[in-house]
Amino acid sequence: MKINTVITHPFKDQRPGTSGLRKLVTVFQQPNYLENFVQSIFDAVTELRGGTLVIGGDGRYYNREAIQIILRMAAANGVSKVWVGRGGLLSTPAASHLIRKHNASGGIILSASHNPGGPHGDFGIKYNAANGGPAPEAVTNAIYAKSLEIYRYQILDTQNINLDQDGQIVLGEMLIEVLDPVQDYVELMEHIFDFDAIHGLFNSGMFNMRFDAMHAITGPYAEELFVNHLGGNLDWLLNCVPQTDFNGCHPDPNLIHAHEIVSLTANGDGVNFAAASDGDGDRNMILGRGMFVNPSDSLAIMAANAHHIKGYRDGIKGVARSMPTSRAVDKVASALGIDCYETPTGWKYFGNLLDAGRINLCGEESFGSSSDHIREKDGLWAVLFWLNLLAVRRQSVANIVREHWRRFGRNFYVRHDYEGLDLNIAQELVATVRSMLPSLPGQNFGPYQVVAADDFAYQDPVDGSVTEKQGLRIIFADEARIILRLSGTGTVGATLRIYLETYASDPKRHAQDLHAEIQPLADIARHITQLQQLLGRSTPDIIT
Ligand code: G16
Repeated sequence: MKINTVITHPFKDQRPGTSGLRKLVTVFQQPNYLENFVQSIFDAVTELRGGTLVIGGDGRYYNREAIQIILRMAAANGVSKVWVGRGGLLSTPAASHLIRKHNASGGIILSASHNPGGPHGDFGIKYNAANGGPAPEAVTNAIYAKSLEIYRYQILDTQNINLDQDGQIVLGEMLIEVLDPVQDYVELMEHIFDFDAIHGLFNSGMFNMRFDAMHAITGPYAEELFVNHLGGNLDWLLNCVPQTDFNGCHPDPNLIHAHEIVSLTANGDGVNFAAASDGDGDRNMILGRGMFVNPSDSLAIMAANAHHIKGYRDGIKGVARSMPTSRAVDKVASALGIDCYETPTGWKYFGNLLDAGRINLCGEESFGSSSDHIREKDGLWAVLFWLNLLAVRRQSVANIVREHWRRFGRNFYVRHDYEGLDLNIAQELVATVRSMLPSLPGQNFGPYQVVAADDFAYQDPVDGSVTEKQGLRIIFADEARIILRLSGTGTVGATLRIYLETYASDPKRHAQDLHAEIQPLADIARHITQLQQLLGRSTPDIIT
């Protein structure tokens, strides 16, 4: 088959964000846009020539077309073998697992995660390294540099490939192996969790759950796990048929977008556990009857209970959280006498710590948690962790959470998002607050005294690399914090995230209203940022 060399010109906007390149579908559909980025990956990651690649996506609009282009370009760029999920589908955690299982050189994952899909929605592409995790910054910077100097790309001149049947296909000199996207992942979960115990819970007559796949990738995974392997009820699965546009919904498992299961657990009508995952299956939200488990608390509770789970029975060596994530897990680490690392936002920063065996569990406030079983966050893994825990402890979710607070104290924690902002104004706001940081320590805001203020920088303890400007931290006495940063995953304008946290060790305070506890800090943040004056906004768009 003939390899075509196509002349092209650089696009200036292909710098990967927090998690790969995310843009509107219409941007990716421009002639050469996807091709330029994919060629930049092959130009930057030279070991892909002669190597093995895993390719798959979350099934959103443009997934099918993009996979065809990428396969033809992989063949033209000398890749020797590709593993691809049937129909071009792979959840992000399943892709990470396959990269590791098949010792692939890397993977190309097509997803814009929790962002909306459809012809007017978002699309995304990211490169994962041989460890199965998002490429480190040195690699994403190299890809970006190649995208700025690109002048040609290479593509095999051939028809579309049938990806809807398992089996082998030869494309030029490249072998494509089309495989079931679900099976390997389910086997991995069976190694970690006690399926018999969860089966027992499901059949106890006392258990009634819902899982909301939000019309996205996890539907078939959830059916195989919860129904076929664990004996659960098909009625427990909501929105489990994947749609290219997520049925017009926003596949983001939070209190706003996963409201269906929020109301099912709020009313105490018999559903005692509910969970949701996002577009590509790496996020999770956990709910019990009358109890939303904040993702930061979820990570802390997992760390404190890991010894109950088969896969972590030998104990955990360390944990990590992203800087804006609440410090609930720090309390657990200190009680267990294990290390706790604070990294910048972005799963890629956990990779070295996991590879070096310094940590076994990690998580983020942005509804992500996972362990050393793969190098991505993993939504269904988190749901199974909670189910396994419920099966062992036979307590309600709410009781497990309250007991945890009694032992470790409660970190009241809320994130306020201001979306669709003018990028320049949002950047100016952050720059203004940054310039105020040196003068803040010692200042009092009502009962709160600032004890430290900085722009978070991280030195990776494994490779020594330094990452700067990762979020503004204003730290108060009594373990309260305000964090400010701009999101790196949006596709239009800017999103300002304000993270608010206070801590109460006294159990008498644990039942206080979360938002009332946080309000004084929200007022201080508004005062310091002058956001009403600068942005013309007084209330956040999303509160999680
Ligand atoms: C990605 C990253 C996460 C990050 C999240 C939010 O998640 O993998 O590490 O916490 O974005 O990032 P930001 O605050 O910059 O928007 P996902 O699920 O979108 O791939």
